[in-house]
Amino acid sequence: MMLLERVTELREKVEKEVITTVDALEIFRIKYLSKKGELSALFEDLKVAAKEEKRELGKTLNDLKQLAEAKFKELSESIESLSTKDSNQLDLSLPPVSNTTGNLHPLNLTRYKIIEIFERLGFSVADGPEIEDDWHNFSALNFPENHPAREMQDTFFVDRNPDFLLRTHTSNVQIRLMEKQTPPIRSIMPGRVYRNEAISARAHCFFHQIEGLYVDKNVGFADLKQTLFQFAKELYGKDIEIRFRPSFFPFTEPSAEIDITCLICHGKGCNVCKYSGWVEIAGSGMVHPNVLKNCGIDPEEYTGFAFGMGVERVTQLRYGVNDLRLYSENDVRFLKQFKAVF
Ligand code: 2NL
Repeated sequence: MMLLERVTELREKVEKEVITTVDALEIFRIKYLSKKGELSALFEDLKVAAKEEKRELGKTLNDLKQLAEAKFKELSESIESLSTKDSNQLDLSLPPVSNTTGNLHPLNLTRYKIIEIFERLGFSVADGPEIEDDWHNFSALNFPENHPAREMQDTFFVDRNPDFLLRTHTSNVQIRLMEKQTPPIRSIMPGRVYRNEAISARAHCFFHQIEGLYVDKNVGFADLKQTLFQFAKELYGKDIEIRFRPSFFPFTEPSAEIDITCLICHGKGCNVCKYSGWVEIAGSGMVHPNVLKNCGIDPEEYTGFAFGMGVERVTQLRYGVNDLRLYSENDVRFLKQFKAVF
């Protein structure tokens, strides 16, 4: 190959080299610029070239040498600046960047707290379907045929088969448990329930409930009262007072609503307790004999109590959350306030 061709070829090679590391740069230097490199070899050959070609060849070869040296200089500067920039960024004296960890949703904080208390009182946790049939949500619970809760606008019904609906309470789990198991039964049922309502600060199309059920021989109203009193003291503090108000549910007889001292004003009267000094925390009652019968349990042999409470309501009383929409908007400014709460 002619010397000129070899010079042109080497020039193309040098121009094409891509170098990003210190090691590659050193290889570049050895390969082209060192004494044993390709440029030196060409200069050696130039010595024996024909006289009339020497001038022209020498010029091209010198140009190439300058190009290779310029490239080497440029590359070593850019690689050096990269590595010094990196080492400048790594300032070991700076305080560490802390890891941000998430936290439980306030409704889950409340749910776990309630479960923990009832577990110590001997209750297990039971679960069941959110899409339920009419029997387990209404009929077995002694709801009369024409009860307003059975209306289309009160919950969501499955179009193809309106016998199926989104449960309006977690009582369906109690029914399923009583159908399957002979007493003693002592369980709580946390879960999501549904209502066909427009979303507002005071109502939502879904919310969360925890119901409880205790069925055995000789379970009486005194058991209901003491269990819920112990629970309320554990959850809201030892200093609260508790009172039972007569009420009505189709599935319990007698029925009672449970109030405790208002935690906002400590009984003095405020707008949270509507100046009564009391706030409602749960509904309860002795399981209606018809409900026991519907589940194949003999009401002459067994009795039981049941209760239900809204998790959003309990969370409102614990943390002062006064707008239900906050629970499902997923706004981190709201959610991260519960970080230190556990
Ligand atoms: C409330 C009231 C309550 C029940 C739920 C119940 C379940 C069965 C039998 C009898 Cl299977 N009772 N559950 C009883 C009384 C009240 O909930 O205010 N919930 C938010």
